[in-house]
Amino acid sequence: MAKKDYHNYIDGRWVPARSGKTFENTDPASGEYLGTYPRSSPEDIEQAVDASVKAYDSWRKTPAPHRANILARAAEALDRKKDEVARSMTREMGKVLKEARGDVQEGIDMLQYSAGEGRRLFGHVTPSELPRKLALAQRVPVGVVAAITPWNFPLAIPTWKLGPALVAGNTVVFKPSQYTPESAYHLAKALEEAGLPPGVMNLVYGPGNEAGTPLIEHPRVDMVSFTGSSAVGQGIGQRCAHLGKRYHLEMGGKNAIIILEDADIDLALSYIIWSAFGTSGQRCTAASRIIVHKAVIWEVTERVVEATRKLRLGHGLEPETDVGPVVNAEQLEKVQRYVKIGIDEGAKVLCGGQRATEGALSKGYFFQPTIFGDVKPKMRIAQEEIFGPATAILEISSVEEAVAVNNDTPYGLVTGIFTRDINKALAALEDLSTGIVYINAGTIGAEVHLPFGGTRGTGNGHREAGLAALEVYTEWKSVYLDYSGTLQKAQKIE
Ligand code: UN1
Repeated sequence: MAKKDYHNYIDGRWVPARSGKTFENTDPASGEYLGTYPRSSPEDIEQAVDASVKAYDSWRKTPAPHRANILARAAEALDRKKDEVARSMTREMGKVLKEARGDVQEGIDMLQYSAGEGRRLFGHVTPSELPRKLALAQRVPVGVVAAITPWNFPLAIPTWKLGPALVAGNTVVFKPSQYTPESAYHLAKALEEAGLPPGVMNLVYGPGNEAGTPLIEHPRVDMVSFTGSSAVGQGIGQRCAHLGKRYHLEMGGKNAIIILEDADIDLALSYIIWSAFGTSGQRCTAASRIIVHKAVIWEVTERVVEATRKLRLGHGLEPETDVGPVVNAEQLEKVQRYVKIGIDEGAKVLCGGQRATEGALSKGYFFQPTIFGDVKPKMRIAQEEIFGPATAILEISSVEEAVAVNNDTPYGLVTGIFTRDINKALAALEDLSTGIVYINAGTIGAEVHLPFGGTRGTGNGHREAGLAALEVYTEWKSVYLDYSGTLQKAQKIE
């Protein structure tokens, strides 16, 4: 393919990195070249932050319904290009086309939902303890937000951050993963086409340690919102705490599907395949543990292995493909490493377990969908996030044991529980300690108007999406308006 140059978007202009340095975007299924992008360094970050600071005052004073109209137009622009954007996403990160379309749709939904907030952004009006005094609390923006986003949902996750941040009146510097730069380009382009004023959203490309670190540390960046690995997230959290910055982290998961003895097994099986191997298991919501009652474990194991063996690996643009590649060599090695760890710990590989290299697959980062049997709850493969097409089957003998196993990992994002007994399901719901619970559904498919996030090591207590996102991207301003014309003291002071 001929050379295709993309640029940073700073202060409303498309510009190369000051240093002239670049990196290449390639297709993980074929190795094919897709484009050349700026490799930003601190001087580019400086410019982007300057532009955000400069744009902030007039953006925060722009009435929220007007800010919202721009987001609604950006949603329309993406909707018009949905297929093109989805195709470029499949090419750059590998997920199959129908899932890439879902990712773009989630981005459109989030922009529309955020636009709706432009006519709400509710605060509270509350009685004062004194006469002739109005007491209220309103939401105000935080300032300049750094949005650092991963490659697994290259359009949806950026909109989870940009949508609420922008409608609330913040300006943004957006640093997407270096593995999915083209999806970020499409989002920036949609915002530009929608009429977003220069400097309100600036896009800078580059690896985390070169472009991300100076952005996080920049004194004029007021808050950082990060989605990605726990290792990187924890480092960002520590850095921000040290610098006294607000931060929001969305990190790993070790999610389970629980199948009780009275479950609809056919339904549960189709959800296991979808939740474990969708996006090649590279979702923070992927089902990487299947916790099954001993009465049905043989049937579930046999049928899930049979269905997994039938999955067709291939390029995500080919209609017959069920599972695409993983995103890069590092992810491939990580899955390979965990297969070895699992075997060393005494687990059995029931299917998969190896890199797939038949025919054209040898050109990409393909890994056979893998299922581990004989897994014990404390094994590393049942505790640590693998982030690839691999899942572990664990046996339990009661709903109480299932809940205990579910809750005992360093993460707390999602659980799916299958049972036909409503009492059991609701009793378990009370005790499951993850941030999201599905009853008679798998672990993936969260909708944008509900809070998204988890407990324990999954995050730092915040939630994305839904109303909860506003807590992340706004500060509270309490207002007391005294119209008594007299000296009035609160707390009963005479
Ligand atoms: C993620 O895996 O990082 O619920 C996000 C889901 C998607 C979002 C997942 N709507 O799986």
